[in-house]
Amino acid sequence: MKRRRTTLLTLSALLAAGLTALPAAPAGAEEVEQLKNGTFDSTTDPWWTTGNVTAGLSDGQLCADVPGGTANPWDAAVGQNDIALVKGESYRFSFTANGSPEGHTVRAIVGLSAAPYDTYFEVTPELSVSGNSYSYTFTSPVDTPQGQVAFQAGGAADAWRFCMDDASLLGGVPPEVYEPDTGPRVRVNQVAYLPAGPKNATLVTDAGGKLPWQLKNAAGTVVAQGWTVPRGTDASSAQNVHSIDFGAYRKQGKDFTLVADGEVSRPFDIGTAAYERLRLDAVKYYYTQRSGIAIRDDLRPGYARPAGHVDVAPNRGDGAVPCQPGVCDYALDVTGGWYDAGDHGKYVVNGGISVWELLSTYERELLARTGESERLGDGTLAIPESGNKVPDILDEVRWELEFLLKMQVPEGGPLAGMAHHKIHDEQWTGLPLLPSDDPQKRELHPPSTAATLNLAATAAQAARLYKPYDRQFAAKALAAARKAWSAALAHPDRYASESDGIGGGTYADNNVTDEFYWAAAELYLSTGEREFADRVLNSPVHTADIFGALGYDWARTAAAARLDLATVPSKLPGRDKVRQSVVKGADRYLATLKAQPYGMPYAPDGNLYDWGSNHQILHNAVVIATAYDITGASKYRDGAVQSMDYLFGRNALNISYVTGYGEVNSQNQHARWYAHQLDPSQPHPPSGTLAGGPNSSIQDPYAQSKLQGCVGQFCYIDDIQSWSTNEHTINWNSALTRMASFVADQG
Ligand code: 9MR
Repeated sequence: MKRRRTTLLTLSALLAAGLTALPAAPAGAEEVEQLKNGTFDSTTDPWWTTGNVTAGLSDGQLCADVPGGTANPWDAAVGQNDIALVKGESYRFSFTANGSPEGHTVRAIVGLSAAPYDTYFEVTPELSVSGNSYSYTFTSPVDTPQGQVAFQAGGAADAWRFCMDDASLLGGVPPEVYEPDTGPRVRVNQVAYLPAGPKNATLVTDAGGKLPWQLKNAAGTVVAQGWTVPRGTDASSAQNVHSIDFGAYRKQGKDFTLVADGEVSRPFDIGTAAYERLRLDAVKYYYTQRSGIAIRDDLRPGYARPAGHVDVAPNRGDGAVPCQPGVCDYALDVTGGWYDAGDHGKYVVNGGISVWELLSTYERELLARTGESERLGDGTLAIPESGNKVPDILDEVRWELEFLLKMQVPEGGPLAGMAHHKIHDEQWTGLPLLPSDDPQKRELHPPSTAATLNLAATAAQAARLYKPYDRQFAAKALAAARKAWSAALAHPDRYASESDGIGGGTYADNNVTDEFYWAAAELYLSTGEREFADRVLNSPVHTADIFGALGYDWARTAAAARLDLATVPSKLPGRDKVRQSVVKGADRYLATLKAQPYGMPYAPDGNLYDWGSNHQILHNAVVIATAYDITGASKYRDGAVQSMDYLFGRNALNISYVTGYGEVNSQNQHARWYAHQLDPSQPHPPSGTLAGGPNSSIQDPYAQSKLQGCVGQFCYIDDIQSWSTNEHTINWNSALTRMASFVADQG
C-alpha cells in the first residue's frame, strides 16, 4: 500500500534531520530491507502459501483465505524464503495486519526455512477487523542464507480471512534497548510476611543518607515508621539501595504498603494464609504435568486436556518406546510420569531430585518439631487419587516413581538393573503443542550411572515412606533400589553424553560420586544395613564441604544425602557431626543473606546467576530451614522465612516469580501447554508455578535480544520464548514446595 510508504519516508527524513528522539543507527551502518515486495502493489510474488491457503491482492494488500480445522499455526501459512540473516545483527520486523472475523491470531515468525525450522523471533498478535501496525526489533542469533519470514494462521476451528501489508524486515537497525518496567522503587514481598516473622524491604534510591519510611495499612493510616539503612551499591543489581526493617510490626492485615523516598510499594499482607495456599498449589502443579492420563476439568478448572503419549495418534505413544538406534534391542512401556518442564521429555535424573524433594517435604512434616503432615494428607490436593486414604502428596509422587521404575533395564541384558537416562522426542517441537498433539517419534536414551543412582536413591526413600500405606509397593521399590545400586557398582562410569541434546535436554553429569553417596544414604536410612552405612562413611563426599554458593541441584545431589542423614533417625556413627555440617552450611548461607541488601541467601561467584537461580535460592534456604529443624534457633527460621521475600518481589525487577502470587507475577513461563501468551485459548501456568529466574548465561535468542550485558538479577524476562530464564520445571517446583511447606508451618 503506497500511502504508508510515504509515512515511512517521512519518518526517515525526520531521522536524517536528527529531529526525533529515536536512537541513531551506529555510525556507518545502513538500514537495508531484506524482504522483497512487502507492499503488494501489483503482485504477491515471491510470497508462498501452504497448499490449503489461497492468497491474492485485495485493496493493495495480500489477503489469504485460511481454512478451518487445522491443528497447528504452521498448518496454514504465507511466507517468504531465502532471506539472509547475519548473526548479531539487529532487525526491525514490521507489518500491518487485519483478520476477520475478529479475534483470530497470527503467528508471525522469523526463522529457518529448513529443518529443524528454528524460530529466531516470533509474536502472536490478536488481529482486529480494522487492522493494526506491528513493529518489533530482534537480534539474529545465527548466520544463515535460509532465513524465512512467515505468517502462520492455522489452528482455528473455522475458516477466516487474514490480510497484511507493508511487511518489512529491516537489517542494520540499532539494537533495541530493553528497559524492564520495575514499578515503584520500594521492593517488598508482594504476597505476605508472617505476623511473627522478619519483615524486610529494599529501597532503590540515589540518596546516600538514611531516609524515613512509613508502613501504612489498607486505610492509609500510618501504623509504623522508621529510618532506612543505606547499603551502598548492591552487586547483584548494580543499584544503590537502602534496606528497611519493619519486623517490629506484628499485626495481621491485608493490603499494607510501605512508603519511602516518595514511592509507594506494591501492596502486601501480613498473615499466613498465602503460605497455606502455596503449600498446596506448589504440589498441585504436578498433576497438570502428568503424562499418560487425561487431566480432569473438575479437578483443575481450565486445565483439562487429553492424556499425553498414550499411543493415540498423532502421538506415537510411550507404550512401547524403542531405544535410539544401536542402543538396545527392546522397547519399554514408559507411560506415565511427569513431563519435565515446558517440553514433553521425561528425564530420570531430574525426576529423581524432584521425587526426593517432594518426599522429603513430606518426611520433614512427619519428623520436624513444626511439621504438620496432615496438611499434605489425603484429600488435600484435588487429584484423582484423593480419598484413597493415602496422603495425596504420596499419591502424586507415586505417579513419577512408577515411571522411574519402568525406566529400569529389564533382566537378561548386560546392563540389567541400570536405568535409561531419559526418554523424549527425536526432534524439538514448536510451541504451543499439547502433549496429546505431539507427533514425534519417542526414544529411550542409553542407561547412565547417574540415572541408575537416582532410581536407587528415590526408590529406597520411597520404601520407608510408602510402607505404612502399601507394603507391596514399598517392597517392590526397595528391590528395584537394590538392583539399581548393584548395577551402578558394576557400571560406575557410564555418563550421559553432553552432545545428546536434540529433542530434549542432556542432563549430562560426569561426576557421580555424589549420586553414589546419596543412594547409599537412602538405602542405609531405609534398611539400616551395615554395607550401606560403610558406603556412606567411606564416601569422600561424606565429610566434604558441600554447601557451596550455588546450592544443590539435579547434578549436585550430595546435599540430598546430607540433609536426610542429618534429620531421618538412624544409628549412623558420627551422626552429630553430620548435623553440625548442615548447621555450618546454614551459617554460611545466613551470612550471605545478611550481606545481600535484597536479603536472599545467594551470591554466586562473579555474580553469575545460574540456570534456575530461583530454585537455588530456595535450596540454600532449605539448608537454613533444616538448621532450624536441627537446632530450634530462631535465627535459622527467620533466615529461611526471609528468603521467600526475594521470590515474591523483593528483588531488582519487582516481580514475584510465582504465578498467581503477588500483584505483578511471572505468568508466561516457557510452556507447550500453558502457552497463553501464544494462544489465548490456553491457560497461563497454574497458580503456584515457579519461574526459573535470572540466568546470566541467557542461552536463548529471545533473552539475548533483550538482555545483552545484563547484571545478575536483571537477566530475566517473563516471556514464553525465554527458555533459559523463564521455564518452569518439576525440580524447581519441588524446591518451592519444600520451602512453602516449611514457611506455612511457621505460622
Ligand atoms: O535445569 C537444567 C539446567 O541446569 C541445565 O543447565 C540446562 C541445559 O542442559 O537444562 C536445564 O533443564 C532443562 C532440560 O534440559 C529440558 N527440559 C527443561 C529443563 C529446564 O529448562
